[in-house]
Amino acid sequence: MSTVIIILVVVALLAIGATVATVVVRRRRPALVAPPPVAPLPEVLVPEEAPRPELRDEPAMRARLGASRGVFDRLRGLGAGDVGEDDLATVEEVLLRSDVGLATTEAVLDSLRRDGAPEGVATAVRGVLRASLDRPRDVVEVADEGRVAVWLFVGVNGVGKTTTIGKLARREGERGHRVVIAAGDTFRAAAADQLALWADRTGADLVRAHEGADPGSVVHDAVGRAAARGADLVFADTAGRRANSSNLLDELAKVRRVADRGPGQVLETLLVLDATTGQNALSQAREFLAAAQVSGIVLTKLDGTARGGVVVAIERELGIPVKFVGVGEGVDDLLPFDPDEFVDALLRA
Ligand SMILES: Nc1nc2c(ncn2[C@@H]2O[C@H](COP(=O)(O)OP(=O)(O)O)[C@@H](O)[C@H]2O)c(=O)[nH]1
Ligand SMILES: [Mg+2]
Repeated sequence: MSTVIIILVVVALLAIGATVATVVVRRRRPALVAPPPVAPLPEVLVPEEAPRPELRDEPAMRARLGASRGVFDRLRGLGAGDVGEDDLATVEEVLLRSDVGLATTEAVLDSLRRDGAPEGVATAVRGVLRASLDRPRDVVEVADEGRVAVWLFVGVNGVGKTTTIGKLARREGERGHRVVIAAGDTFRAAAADQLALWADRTGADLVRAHEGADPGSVVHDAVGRAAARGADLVFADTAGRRANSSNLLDELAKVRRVADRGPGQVLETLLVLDATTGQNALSQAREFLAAAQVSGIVLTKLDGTARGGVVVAIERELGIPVKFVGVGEGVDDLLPFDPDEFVDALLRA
C-alpha cells in the first residue's frame, strides 16, 4: 500500500516538474521568426450599417418627398399680398404638374383671387391643400371581444401590397402586437416566399399554402391560428391580377366573406396604389372600389415620383382617406399619412 502511495507521489512530482520546465523553456525560447503581419480585414467582412435617416420627423419626410418638393420650388419663391395673373399662372402650372388634379387647382386659384395671399402664396396654397385633406384617417385595429382583427390588402400586381404588409408587421411588432400574415396570393409560390422573408425579419407568424391553393382557406387558417394563439392582428395578402378581371374581384369578395366569419372580423380593407402611376392609379382604384368595401388607401412609392400631389387628387376623387404612405423599400419606409407633414414637406420654406 505504502509503496503505491510513494509511486503516486513520485509520478505527481515528476509531472509538476515537467510542466514547470516546459513553461520556463517556452518563456525563454527566443522568437526565431517575426510574427506574420496581420492582414487587414477586407471591407466586406465588416459590414457597416448605412446611417438611416430618422423617418418619423418632419425633415426626413421632406427629404423622401424631395422630387415632389422640387416641383413646388417656384411656388415657394412667390411673394405676399395681391396675387397677379403671372403668379396665378405659375401656381396653376405647378399644381397641375404635381398632379393634385383640376378640381383642387381650381379651388386654390379661386381662393387666391378672392383672398389674396397676405402671408405669402406658399402659405395660402398650403392652407387650401391642407383643408382638402380633412378626412378622419385613423386605422381600426381592435376587434370585438373574442374576435380577431383582420386587415385585407388589395390592389393590382406590383403596387407594393406584400412590401406594405412586411412594413406594417414590423410596425405592429414594435408596438407589442402579435401578427399573423396570411399569404393569400397563391398564384405564385414566389409571393409566399417573399412574405416568408418579411415574416422572418419582423417576427410575425406566416400561414401559407401550396401554389394554386384557395386563398379563402389560407385566410381562414390564418384567422384560426391567430385565434388559437391569441394574436392581435391578421394581415391578409391577396393576388393582384388585373382589376378588370371580374374573376379577381369575385375572389376578393369571397376572401372577405371568409375573413369576416367565425372569430375573424375585417376592420380594414386597404387598397394599395402606386403613386408613380399617377392618374392610372385612380382608374384602377375605381374598379376596386366598386367591388370591395375599401376603408383606406396605402399610397406607395411617393419617394419615386415628382407628382406627389396625387395624394390630394386621390382623396378628393375617391372620397377615401390615404392612411399610409410608402416612402422607400426598407422596412421602416412606411409612414402613417400626416397631412400637416405632407403639405409642409411640399410648401414650407
Ligand atoms: N421606392 C419604393 N419602392 C416600393 C415601395 N413599396 C414597394 N416598393 C417596391 O415595389 C415592388 C413591388 O412590391 P410588392 O410588394 O412585391 O408588390 P405587390 O405585387 O403589390 O405585392 C418591390 O420592388 C418593392 O420593393 C415604396 O414605398 N417605395
Ligand atoms: Mg405581392
